[in-house]
Amino acid sequence: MEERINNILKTRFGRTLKDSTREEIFEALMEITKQELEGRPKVAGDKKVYYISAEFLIGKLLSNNLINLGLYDTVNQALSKYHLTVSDVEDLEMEPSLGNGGLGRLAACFLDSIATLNLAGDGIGLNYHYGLFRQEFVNNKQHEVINPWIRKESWLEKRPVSFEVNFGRFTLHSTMYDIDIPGYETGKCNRLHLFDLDSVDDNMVKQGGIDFDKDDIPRNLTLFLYPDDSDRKGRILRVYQQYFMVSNAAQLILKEAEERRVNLHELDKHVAIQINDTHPSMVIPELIRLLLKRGFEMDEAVEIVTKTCAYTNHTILAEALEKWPIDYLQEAVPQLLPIIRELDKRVKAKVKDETTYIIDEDNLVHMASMDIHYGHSVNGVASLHTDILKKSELNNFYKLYPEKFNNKTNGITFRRWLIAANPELTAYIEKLIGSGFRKNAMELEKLLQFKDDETVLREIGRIRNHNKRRAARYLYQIQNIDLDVRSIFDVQIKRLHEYKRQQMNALYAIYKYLEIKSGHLPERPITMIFGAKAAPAYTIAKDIIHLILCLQQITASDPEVSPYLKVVMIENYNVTKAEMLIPAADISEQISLASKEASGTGNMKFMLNGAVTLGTEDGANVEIHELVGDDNIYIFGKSSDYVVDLYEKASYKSADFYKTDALIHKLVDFIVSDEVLEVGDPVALERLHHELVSKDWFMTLLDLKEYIKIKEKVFEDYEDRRSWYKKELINIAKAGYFSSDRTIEQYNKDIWTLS
Ligand code: GPV
Repeated sequence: MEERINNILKTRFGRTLKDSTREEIFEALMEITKQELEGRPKVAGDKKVYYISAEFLIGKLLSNNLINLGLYDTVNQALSKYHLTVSDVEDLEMEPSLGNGGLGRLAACFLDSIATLNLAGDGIGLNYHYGLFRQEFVNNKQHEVINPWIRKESWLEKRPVSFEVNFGRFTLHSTMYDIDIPGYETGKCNRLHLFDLDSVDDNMVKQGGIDFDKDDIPRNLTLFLYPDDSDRKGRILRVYQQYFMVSNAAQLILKEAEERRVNLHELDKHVAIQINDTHPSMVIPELIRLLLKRGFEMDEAVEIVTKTCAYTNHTILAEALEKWPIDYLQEAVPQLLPIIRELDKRVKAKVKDETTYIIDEDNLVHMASMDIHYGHSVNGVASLHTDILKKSELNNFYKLYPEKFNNKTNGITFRRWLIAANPELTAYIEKLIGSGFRKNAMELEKLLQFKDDETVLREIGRIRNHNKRRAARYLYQIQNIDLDVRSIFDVQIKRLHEYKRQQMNALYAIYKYLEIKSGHLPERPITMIFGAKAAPAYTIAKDIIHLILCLQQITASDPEVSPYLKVVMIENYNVTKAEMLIPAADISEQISLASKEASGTGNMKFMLNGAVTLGTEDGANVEIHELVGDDNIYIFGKSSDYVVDLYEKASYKSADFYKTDALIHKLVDFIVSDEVLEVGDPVALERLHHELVSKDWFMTLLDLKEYIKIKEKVFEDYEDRRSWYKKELINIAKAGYFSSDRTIEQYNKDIWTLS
């Protein structure tokens, strides 16, 4: 390997490992990895799945590709002579900005598992040039700037594949880029296909910001993921993007089927399409349209497409279920309208329940309705979530099609979230139980035999401290943050949303601050770590970030407080930062309002790395709780049934909590106290205060007291180090269920049926 690296360095730069820069070594390693990838055959099979998704949050690829290719240790060995590791070199890789949160990361984990299970399956999405914005903090506020992640050296390979996409007013020609997805030690690859347009102009974005001319579709189409949709133009641009994605997908799928000599009348026997949330829903009418063009009768086209397509739902939040005004579709994708109208007509002829119509009386097209009527499977992403879909959100559909509904509890790839992110823990697990867990995650349960073994528990503690130091070094380097590695790391990293209740955690920070000010010092210093981006137009979410940043400043600059409490907000939270923070965390904050978090996947990553969950009975927390038992998780808050009932009766009044409870009153008012106003923006802080007192749609104040109480208990229990490490070990041992290999096996068995 050393020779191979040197050969490339010599040809490219006239140097060897001894005197090369890290950039040069990075390029050489990329070249070797690409050569290896190219040499691997594609997974072949009689049936193939296409996972269509607006997001693929794949993270940096060098380590993961080397791991899956079986070259990671060899390369590390070659580099070690020069005091380098793969991860040092990987620092130079740009993280692709092709996703937003859990949904996009799930898609990336799924691609890894599909390839690892040797299933023929490709991802299809868009090659956003700037992707999601990069977050910067200025004056304690989030600012959005462009995130140009594509460099000359990248994993993208341009392919000689192009499709014509017709938008009614004009026609565009796509370009396809591929990223190879190797299976873990399978010797084969699948691919992620990302469609793009040569005419897109990166320079049309105004310097420094994220603004651009929303009308000029040929030049702006693939610039951004989720362009600002606060105006009509922005929303129509999203329709253009979605159709561009699915038209390319449908054309590619039919082209590959025809190349494989598939009889299109039996398409469903050879192709499965998974629609990841509603962004790709237009693939249904588009495929029907293309089959009609090939001479199919409407009845048959509809039947085949229905048998081919399956839909995954990722939320019960009504505002997140896409509904497009018919005139948007008329403007952007007129050729789909007759088909969507026909699909709607057939529904209306069949059912009399107007809550399941595709086009409603306001002329809105309900994308999820189209998926459910004209797909053969609807799945939720955790067992509680699927139950809620059946019982309430999609109950009317469930009554129509009980056989279509099924649950697929999310999972994560252990290759990235254990083997790559936590090499020390991985090596130690291997020493204890062998390497079988790499292929069969359930083997982690073998760790249970060590749950009372002093030496093992101590080693788990040592590894945690090592990872804390590593995270501290990294954060110091990138953001000048100084972490106290002897403190408790209490971590909440996820998108900023009121339902996830970062504001409740911030109110805890206020509680602890006031306690310390009044002389009640914690046994051990606490580091509260936050990481979150807020959607650019989501005002209250940005106000919550503002509050956290103000608290960061206040606690840091108060010498009475700073030795005991540190509030840290990580800038531009992303996959790379998650990989650094999760192995260092003691406590995993999963405190969403019960019923609102469909699943969560961060919760699984923390568990796998031994952090103990502090959470509500929501999403996959419920399943984590069942697996680890009451002693190894901290559960609090009102139940999902209770919350659903409050919504139904509209009986939650945050003002009642605020007025009648002195502690709640004091904590909430601190948001607009002199201390905070001195460092913050009164408009934002008063807006947030007012929101909490007069609305609080996601019921922060409902669970606040219980949250404070249980968090105090967590910190107390943490001091019994031996029993804490035992909790950690049990969490790791029980995490096998959350391998995305298990999830994908279930998708395949119940939905895709590839052999
Ligand atoms: I809808 N999710 C997301 O990241 N973006 C979205 O637009 C929608 C859902 C998330 C859910 O919030 C998580 O609970 C879930 O774990 C994840 O999707 C993957 O299923």
